[in-house]
Amino acid sequence: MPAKRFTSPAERPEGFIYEPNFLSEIEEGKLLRTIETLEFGAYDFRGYIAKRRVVAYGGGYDSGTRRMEITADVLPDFLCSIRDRAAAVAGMPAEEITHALVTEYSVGTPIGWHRDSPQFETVIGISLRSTARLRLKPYQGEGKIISVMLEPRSIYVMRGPVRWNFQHSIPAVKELRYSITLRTLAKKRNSRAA
Ligand SMILES: O=C(O)CCC(=O)C(=O)O
Repeated sequence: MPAKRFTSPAERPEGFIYEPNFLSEIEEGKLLRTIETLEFGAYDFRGYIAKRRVVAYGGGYDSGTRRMEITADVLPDFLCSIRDRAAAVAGMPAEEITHALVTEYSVGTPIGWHRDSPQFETVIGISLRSTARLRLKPYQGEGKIISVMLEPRSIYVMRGPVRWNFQHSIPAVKELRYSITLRTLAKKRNSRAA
């Protein structure tokens, strides 16, 4: 079923929060200056090297063990105040956010349909530098595609039904984009695992 260009906020799945202007332009500029100095690496998922490049804190996908390996490293300073404010938007204690992923999407880079690893619970995304179209559709069965415009400096939160019952993707971006994904760990081994 073709996606309407963008879906009205009322049609968004339960558990999805979107707020534009989470960051000011000054904050975005400062973050970008730091992000541009990071050593991005390839995202290797089961031998498939994605076009997007990433830097992970608190663990990442290990192509050797084919698992999301969680580590105890702390989030870097430049992400701490963002994490605290993101937690306030999501209505949760900041300490629960122990994982961060900074992703670089060069022009023409997509992220395919997926649901995040069941080792994680709440998923928060902050968009930097350019707009992207986030698409959501049911994880199982048929259902229409819901499209949300992710503006630079915006934040989205996925928890509850949208987190577990939907998958998401972003079509190839038209301009360089960065995102910061913050995640909490699932409290117990999740039977909703794919
Ligand atoms: O860039 C984004 O906002 C989405 C990132 C994402 O879905 C992921 O890393 O699993």
